Amino acid sequence: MGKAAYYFVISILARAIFCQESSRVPPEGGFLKREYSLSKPYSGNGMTIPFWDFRDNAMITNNFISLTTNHQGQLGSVWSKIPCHLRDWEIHMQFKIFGGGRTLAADGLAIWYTYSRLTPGPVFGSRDEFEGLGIFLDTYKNGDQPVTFPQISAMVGNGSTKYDHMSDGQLNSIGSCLGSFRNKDYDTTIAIRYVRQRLTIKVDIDGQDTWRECIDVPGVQLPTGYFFGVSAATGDLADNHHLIGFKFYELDITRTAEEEAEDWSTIKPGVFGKPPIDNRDDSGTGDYRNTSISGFKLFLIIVCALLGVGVCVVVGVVVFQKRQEQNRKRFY
Ligand SMILES: [Ca+2]
Repeated sequence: MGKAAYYFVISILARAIFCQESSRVPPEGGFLKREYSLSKPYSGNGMTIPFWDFRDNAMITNNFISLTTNHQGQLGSVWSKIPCHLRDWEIHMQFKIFGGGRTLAADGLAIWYTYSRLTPGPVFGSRDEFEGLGIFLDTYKNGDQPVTFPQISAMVGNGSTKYDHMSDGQLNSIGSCLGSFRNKDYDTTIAIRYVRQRLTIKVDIDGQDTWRECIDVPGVQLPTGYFFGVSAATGDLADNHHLIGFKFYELDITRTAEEEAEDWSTIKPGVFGKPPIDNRDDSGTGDYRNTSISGFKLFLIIVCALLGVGVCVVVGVVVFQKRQEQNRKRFY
């Protein structure tokens, strides 16, 4: 068996054992909605994209949307034209952030689901005091936390809370993790899943084609009727921020008639209930803290462990019996 085939088999086995999904397949029960998606090839004339607007330094090329180039003081954004009235969804966004600086780069990229759209500002190229969800791929550490950036964090704004640059958003963060996603020569992807008010963010940034959990927060209230956007900015330091693809999937979730009747267009954005699971490892290694093993994963791990113990016991008994037999044969 060739080396490639060997790794392929191992990766399939690992995925089966740990129940990992490939980051290249659509989510289960997901239906791609073109009006909220962006995929290459983009318009040849570089002037329009169906269902989306763009502004400032954003540029459309055949294979990607450049939000900023590797120059100081830039900002750019793309925004969906149609408000989203779906309650459960998952987004797979492929991006590329790269530049000359090995570690010194700025500022980063943000993914939005907000009430207002197309308003430039100081939060990764978009407005502050936003109403809705912001997810930040922050490449420059403004604060003095003893960790290695980049950082991925999320915030739900109510229209008056400010994004706190000085602590890299920690003040109002609902969860964060660290992950090295700059200057990669393979695809880097982030998944944002919003189901039954649970927000889960996963990343595939190691070229492994599998998701790694970053943020998992229940009780996140986001009204329907908001807009999706992606923005980026550079400061005194710069970076190229490219958006390669934005795939939006509507998720088919069964609800009771009572749940169906609820009006989600009028609720206020906010987070309620249990505190979020924070996957940021503060040891400074830039790694993940794997605290969020789901119940099903734990079950699989226990089953695997029990199977392993069972196999050891059986092998042990067989070996023991064989030895006993040999001993008996020696005595008679
Ligand atoms: Ca920052």
